[in-house]
Amino acid sequence: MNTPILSSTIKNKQPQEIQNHIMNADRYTRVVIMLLAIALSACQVIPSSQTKSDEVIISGDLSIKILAMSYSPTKIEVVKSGRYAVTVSNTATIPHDIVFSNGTKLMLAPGQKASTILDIPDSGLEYLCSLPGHKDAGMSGTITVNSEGQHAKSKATTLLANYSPYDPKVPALLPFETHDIYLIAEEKLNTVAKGVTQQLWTYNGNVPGPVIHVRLGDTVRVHLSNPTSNKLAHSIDFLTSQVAWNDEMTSINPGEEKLYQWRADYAGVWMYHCGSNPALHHIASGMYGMVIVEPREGLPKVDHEFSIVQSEFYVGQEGHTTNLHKASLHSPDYVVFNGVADQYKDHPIEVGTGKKVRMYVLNAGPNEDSSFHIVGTIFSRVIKEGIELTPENKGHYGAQAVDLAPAQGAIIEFTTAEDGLYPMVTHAFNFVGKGALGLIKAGDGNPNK
Ligand SMILES: [Cu+2]
Repeated sequence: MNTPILSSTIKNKQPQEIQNHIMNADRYTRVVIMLLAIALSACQVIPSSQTKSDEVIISGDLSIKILAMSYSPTKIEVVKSGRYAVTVSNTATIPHDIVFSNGTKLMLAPGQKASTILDIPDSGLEYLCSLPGHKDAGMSGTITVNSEGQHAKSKATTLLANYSPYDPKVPALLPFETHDIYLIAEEKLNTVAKGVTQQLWTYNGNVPGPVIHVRLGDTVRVHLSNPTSNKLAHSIDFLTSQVAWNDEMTSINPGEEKLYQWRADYAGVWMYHCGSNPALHHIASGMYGMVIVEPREGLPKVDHEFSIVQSEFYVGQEGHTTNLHKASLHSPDYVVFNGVADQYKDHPIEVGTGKKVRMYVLNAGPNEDSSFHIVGTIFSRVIKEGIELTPENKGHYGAQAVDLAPAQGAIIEFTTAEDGLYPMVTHAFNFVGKGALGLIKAGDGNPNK
């Protein structure tokens, strides 16, 4: 489980000792991630005897997390130079080190946490991983001293703590048979995990983009625009459409727009995504969404309907674009449901006990397979990629997990047997600790009453 930087460091008992914070000086938001002082009494790294006898003044505590192939955060800002306690934890599955530019070095095995005392001069420090190739893959960061940074701290921590969860409720079927949908390619800073932001590429500002819910045979007219404020060309590819790639799916530059018209020829759960070069980077940066095409006669009514898109993030420097090189290497920093790591662990999806739940599930990838599973439930109905498993279910078969390669989708149905919590995961469990964990909360969540 990733330790949320924000919540773990905000427990400050002595406000006057808060001397440091971390800041991303992006001009767009000046988002600040802080590393606030944990109360000295709670700090394990400095024996109190040393503090007294040597008259050492600790200006604050810093913590740095090692992800698969990056540090989080990558920009630390403290409000004054001085002596700091630094804790580094390696959440990756391989060894890494951290070497500060004053020569201080910590070597960390997978899962290991280590601490040291660091003297930060007015000129600041840099840090990097000295293992071959790791710095080039993104493992570096800076500590700077900025006495003016204190002011921005509270604003930014509020912004990051209050990211809005993506509403998993499926929007209603669009009325009529022809739909005009307006999508804007927006390059913007979004939260990808608690305390971690990236400059993402989105449709309409959210990851995933909006769910488009239509019926078989409907005509969909998508008006895609690329605002002049963007830096890149973008495009869109609807996997539910049958059109020539070099017609509707071509890229448009900032300031341009285009119309992409398609007819919903087949029912199911479908992906749309940006295919601009390199498509791997545009998908890994958030440009994807779900189309639901219901059969003409509709699906039977159920009590709850949710849409869940699984995808991966390969993070670059805090507040900057995602890391294409890492995306080519099969080791995501985060695997997420609906765009933010662990968001439904922190904000469970609520259902009624014994009620019928239908989920539309899409694996947007870009790289990893999903084995979608909800602990404590059995899928009584699965329609995956045009195939309904046991359509009339004469043998009373059930399914425990649905395998979805990138760009595959499924409709699943289940009920919750009793009040309680039902974790939603990919049963590829190396990803559960990277954010692919949500909770379905049935009733009041308490089975023992
Ligand atoms: Cu794009």
